[in-house]
Amino acid sequence: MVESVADAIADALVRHGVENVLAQSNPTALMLAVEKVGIRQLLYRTENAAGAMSDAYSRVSGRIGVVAAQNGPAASLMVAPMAEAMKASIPMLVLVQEVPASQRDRNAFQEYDHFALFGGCAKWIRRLDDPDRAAEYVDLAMIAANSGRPGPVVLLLAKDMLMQPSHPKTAARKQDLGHFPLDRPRPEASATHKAAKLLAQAKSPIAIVGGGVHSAQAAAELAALIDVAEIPVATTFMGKGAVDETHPLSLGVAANIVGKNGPAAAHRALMQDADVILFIGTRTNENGTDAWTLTSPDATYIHIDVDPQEISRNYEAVRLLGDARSAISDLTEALKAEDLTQRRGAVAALKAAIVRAREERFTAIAPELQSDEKPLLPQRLMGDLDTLLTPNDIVVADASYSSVWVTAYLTARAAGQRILTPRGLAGLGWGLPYAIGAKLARPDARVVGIVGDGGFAHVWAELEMAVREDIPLTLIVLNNSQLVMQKHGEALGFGRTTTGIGFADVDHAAVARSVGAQGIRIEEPGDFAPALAAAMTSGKVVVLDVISSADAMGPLRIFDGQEGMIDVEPAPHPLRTLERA
Ligand SMILES: Cc1ncc(C[n+]2csc(CCOP(=O)(O)OP(=O)(O)O)c2C)c(N)n1
Ligand SMILES: [Mg+2]
Repeated sequence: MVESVADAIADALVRHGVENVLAQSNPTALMLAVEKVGIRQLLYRTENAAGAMSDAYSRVSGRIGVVAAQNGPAASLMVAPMAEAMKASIPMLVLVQEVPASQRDRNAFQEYDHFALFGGCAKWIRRLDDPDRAAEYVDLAMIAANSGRPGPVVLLLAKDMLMQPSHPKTAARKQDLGHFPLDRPRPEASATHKAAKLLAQAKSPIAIVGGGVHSAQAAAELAALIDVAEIPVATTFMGKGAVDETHPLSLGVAANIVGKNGPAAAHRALMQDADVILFIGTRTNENGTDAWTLTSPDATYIHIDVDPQEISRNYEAVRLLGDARSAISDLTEALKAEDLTQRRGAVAALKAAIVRAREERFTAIAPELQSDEKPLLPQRLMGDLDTLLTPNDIVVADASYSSVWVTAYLTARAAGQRILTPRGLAGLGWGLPYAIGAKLARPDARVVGIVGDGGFAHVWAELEMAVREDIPLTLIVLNNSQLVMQKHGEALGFGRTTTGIGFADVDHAAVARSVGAQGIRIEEPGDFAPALAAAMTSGKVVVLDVISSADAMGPLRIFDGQEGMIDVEPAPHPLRTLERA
């Protein structure tokens, strides 16, 4: 029987292990075909949230997320999540409806130049123009998304094209290309040996690892490297969980949260004085390196990365170009052949110092973690959550302070535990969709999301999706009726704020209940932990609307010594000012 293009694409998706497509019924011919072959359509409310769901699904599952969208306005809403995925190197297959060729360039309904639209946020954009090549183009899209430095790709599918018969002229395709990394290329052996020598002979080496370790599923290999090289490891935000943070050589998340009481604050001198620095799977971006100040420009750098353009971008480095898992394993093997006496001699004191600093930090932050202050301190919420977390749990956060709270105050208790933050671009509105995507990827895991009230408002609508599609999750809303991080930034830069900071009061528990989720308002510190524990085991969609402090400051290094500066009242809303006058 001759297949249609839509059927050929659906079959190809099955072959690539795709189980869900995030969609809103368009392109209709495609979604009919997709459902016919047993792929579940997950009906999203907005395309931008769907893109973030897909992103989290990919991050957690190691398989590519797939989103379908209509042309024009719907397609344009995909730009933000694709941009995040592009910067964070996360694959995404975006199937976008296109106007028929007969109507193209005539201002057809919702016609838009998708090539230009996606030019800055996709690795690969193609339109299927030959119905016989449908399966081939799906494969090309998969290879583009999942190979090398992964990223989002777009396949444009004209409405009428989807209904054409497809007669492939090439041999039937058989491979599953739906996972990443597709390949595991290894660095040059000579470069690996050079790096091993440098590390073995270093006086005080450290490693700084990013999200590339998670994407390469290389946490176990990294753990082995740490033990052989006896090397302390800090992570970036996206690298959180690449290392078991209870390990005596874990420095925790460093990045730009090395301010007072930050996880790695006590190790700033260790990082500054390190003579050899091993980067793994990081873009050496501004926040990840505390504006390129964490380590010394005089140190010797080694960089493992799958993207040759990231190596030596900001730090000239020994180039270990390849898949992080392969490269780490090779480096570990090469190190075993080196004389590691120097490392072994140093490590006992090093571990003792790291563990001591960790304990001192916990003592210092204990009053915050247990604070009975009202409105509740986010640190208190993190303290309670941390005691409930097991290594199998997944935590996700939105941008703004939520990303800071989870990375600074939660403990990754196993190498490979996932604590997701949208740090490709740090956009607001990723938290709830990340929780949905993570739960889809790992239905066995308990998923907890932390979001600010500003960021949550971008995506409230998806609570309905979570309820309808039975995707249980717990969402903690830091309800402070303000854009607090924005306020802090303005206070620091200008000593005052604009009027664009404060919101009217919102009852997020009622928002949750209105779509059939559980919603609980928390105003008493003691009520939080029991409500959270119940939510996490409830198997339901639960929103904890926590009336939270608008004054809590995360441990950003730029805030050190600025406490007084940041403590400003937001400028009042102009209408309220008028009322008072
Ligand atoms: C899409 C997007 N819009 C705007 C910003 C700028 N921004 C960064 S943090 C922040 C405040 C966020 O407020 P909220 O989500 O309530 O979190 P809070 O800081 O209050 O905890 C803003 C507006 C952004 N990062 N992303
Ligand atoms: Mg807020």
